[in-house]
Amino acid sequence: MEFIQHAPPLDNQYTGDRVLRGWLDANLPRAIHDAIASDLDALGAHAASAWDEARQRPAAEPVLTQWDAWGRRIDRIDCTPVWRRGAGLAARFGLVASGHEPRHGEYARCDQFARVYLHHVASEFFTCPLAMSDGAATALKASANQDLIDRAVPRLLSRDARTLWLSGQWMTETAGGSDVGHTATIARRDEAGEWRLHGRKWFTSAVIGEMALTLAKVEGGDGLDLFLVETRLADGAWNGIRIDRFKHKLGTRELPTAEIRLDGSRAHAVADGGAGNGVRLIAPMLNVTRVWNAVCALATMRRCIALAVDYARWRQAFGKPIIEHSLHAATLADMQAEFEAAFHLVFHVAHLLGRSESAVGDPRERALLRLLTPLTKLWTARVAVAIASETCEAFGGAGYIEDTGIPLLLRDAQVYPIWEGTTNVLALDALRAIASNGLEPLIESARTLLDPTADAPGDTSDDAPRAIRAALEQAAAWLRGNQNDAATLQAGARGLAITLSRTFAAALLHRHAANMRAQRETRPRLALARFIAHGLDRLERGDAASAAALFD
Ligand code: MFK
Repeated sequence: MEFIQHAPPLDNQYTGDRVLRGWLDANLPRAIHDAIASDLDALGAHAASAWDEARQRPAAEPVLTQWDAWGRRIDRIDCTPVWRRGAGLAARFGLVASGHEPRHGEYARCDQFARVYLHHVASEFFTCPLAMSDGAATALKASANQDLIDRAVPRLLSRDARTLWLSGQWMTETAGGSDVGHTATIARRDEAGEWRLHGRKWFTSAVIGEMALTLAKVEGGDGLDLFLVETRLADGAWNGIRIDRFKHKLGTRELPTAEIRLDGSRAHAVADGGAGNGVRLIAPMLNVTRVWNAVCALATMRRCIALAVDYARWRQAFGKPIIEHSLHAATLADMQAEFEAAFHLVFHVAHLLGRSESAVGDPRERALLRLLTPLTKLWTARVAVAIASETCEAFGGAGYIEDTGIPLLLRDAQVYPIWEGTTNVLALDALRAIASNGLEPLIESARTLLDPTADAPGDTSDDAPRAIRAALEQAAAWLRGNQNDAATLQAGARGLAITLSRTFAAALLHRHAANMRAQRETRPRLALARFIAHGLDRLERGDAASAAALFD
């Protein structure tokens, strides 16, 4: 009979995830893990069934209808079936709300991001508007604008789909993606004293939201101000918003990313209009969405590895399952090692965020969070692309065929290093954080992780702490050596950021592996050894001037 390869299935993505469960067991109080386990189990089961369902229907994209049959401008958006269910699932599982609710205290963000991690791929990037809604709630809470907090935050954090609001984050314009200082949108007051916005936003992810936070220049003022725009008027009409077109993107095609025009849109200034502190006010939103980006990058890694490993167990070549070929097994193990290290970094950042928001963290921890946020976002984004690419290869020709669902993982992954700040912009942001607080918070914290304790005794046969300390010392020495040379510092910012990310991730994985020894669980230690063997040090040692000279 003719051989037909079966499609790779997924098991429950919570019960089958040793790394997630191991982290939650080690880091969450038992009662909290028990309290959230049934929701995680349901999300893990949903992830598996959504994967099956997606293979059984044609890919869908949102549709923009700009005019009705009689010539009226309507700009109607019809979302995909998965997106139409998005708000219901988000409310039911508290995908935004759980990060802000006080019941789990410092662990609220761990709870929330475990949910997001399990749901992201199945949501078909509905997580994007959820991330921005979370960011908007966080930025508004920090703004102390009580009227806007009272109006928007309960809706953004609603657990009822009928009252849930989604927020956009409209920053990018034709002249400014990374450098938002070039924002040309103008804010001016009308006769009634209300703010009205006029301009063109070039990349508005998820224009379907009920509101957005956006930057504009107050006419005659200096700098940028932050505004809240509700997208619809009381009668349901667009609030001076026209949708010019949807973006035709490489991936995340279920996400209705649009070019829009603001033509007198009513807006509320988040602070005193004209203060020019808009970038500072939106920074909490940027930092929260960057953590979401990292969690979602992690989710893609995990999905890729789950599929590639399953396939390797079944797929036969040269007389045996391909996982029994040592080179293929080593390739998969290399992916797993990078993923495990990234996992520990991302969830540590989630915990730090929760600690800082529940006022448990001290200023040193907040400084560490400020630095780890861009580091974690930039590094995990790149690992996700590498793992998604390797996954296509692990499936051979099938990995290049759209309806297997595998190429989609790579096309979608390519967004992680781009949105919410590219690798280079975030590497420069990390330099900014180091300029404010130094490297000490990270070095001190890594030292504590490497110190043997009663819970996690050292192992004299273990080379990991030595390798991690050496990489940290090299990074610190590089920084000291170049601190007065801005060009070299900036040219090497990416290398420094990736070295610090890898090193801190290794320290976290080391601590976890040491804790797990008591339970005779050796896999984290195997992952750590492999991760360290890939190298921690990515510092740039070339001279900055030669880069420009190449293009003379
Ligand atoms: C599914 C996954 C979820 C992901 C959802 C993604 C949704 C996608 C939607 C988008 O992509 S929206 C567009 C995203 N765009 C960016 O992320 C912009 C990237 N560019 C930067 O981040 C630039 O570094 C930045 C725009 C912030 C630079 O702008 P400026 O005007 O040159 O800012 P400047 O002067 O460096 O900083 C202004 C203030 O903000 C300073 O504070 P002070 O006024 O007190 O001195 C900075 O310290 C502060 N600041 C900047 N970045 C900060 C920050 N503070 C805290 N955290 C930060 N990250």
